[in-house]
Amino acid sequence: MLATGGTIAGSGASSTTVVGYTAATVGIETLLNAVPELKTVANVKGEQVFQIASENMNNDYWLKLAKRVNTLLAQDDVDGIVITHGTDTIEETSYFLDLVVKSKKPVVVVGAMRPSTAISADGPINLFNAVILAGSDEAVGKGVLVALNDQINAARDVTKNNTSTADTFRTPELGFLGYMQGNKPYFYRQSTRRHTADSNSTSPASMSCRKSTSCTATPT
Ligand code: DAS
Repeated sequence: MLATGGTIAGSGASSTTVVGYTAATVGIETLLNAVPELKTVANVKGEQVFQIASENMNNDYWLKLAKRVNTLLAQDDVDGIVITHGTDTIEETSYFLDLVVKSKKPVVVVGAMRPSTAISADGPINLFNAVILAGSDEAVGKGVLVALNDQINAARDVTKNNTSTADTFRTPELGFLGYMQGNKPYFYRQSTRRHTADSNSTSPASMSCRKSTSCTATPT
């Protein structure tokens, strides 16, 4: 699990604070410890790649994340990756990864709409589902997935529709790829567009950023 910040790692003044909280304050170990059930479904190792509110995402962070994902997925002892991420730019990060991750292994990007300190925080169940999905045979070769609120969306198509409701990630026109139900993924469709291992995009290993706002890629 690669942690990058966002509301899922956010905290508020009280349990009833669901807006006006601070994103990206809670570290990966705390996120993992909040969901002890993860140990029953996978052998999860956590890593804090960076800690930001995702409106501050930039090319440097994207490259750092993409390179780490590709390095880890090349290892035999890694079956899949879960990335915790802020929801504001979850669709941009996911689509970038869909183009540059060179593996068929599952990559699931997950976030939350309520901070970790809120009543009925959605982070823990989203995290639990994301880990199951990332370890599932069904998710292999499906491209980068965005999973929140029991719904599985394709990185290529997903968009955030509402600023605050839990039911915000949608794929207009094409629909969800599937659902998480009873601790299992159920896929109803899949993208036929080129992605991940079949993408013809430049490998992130040969990209570098000179400044946070400008990024140059050396074609391979
Ligand atoms: N500001 C948001 C972000 O980090 C909070 C969130 O929804 O995660 O994208």
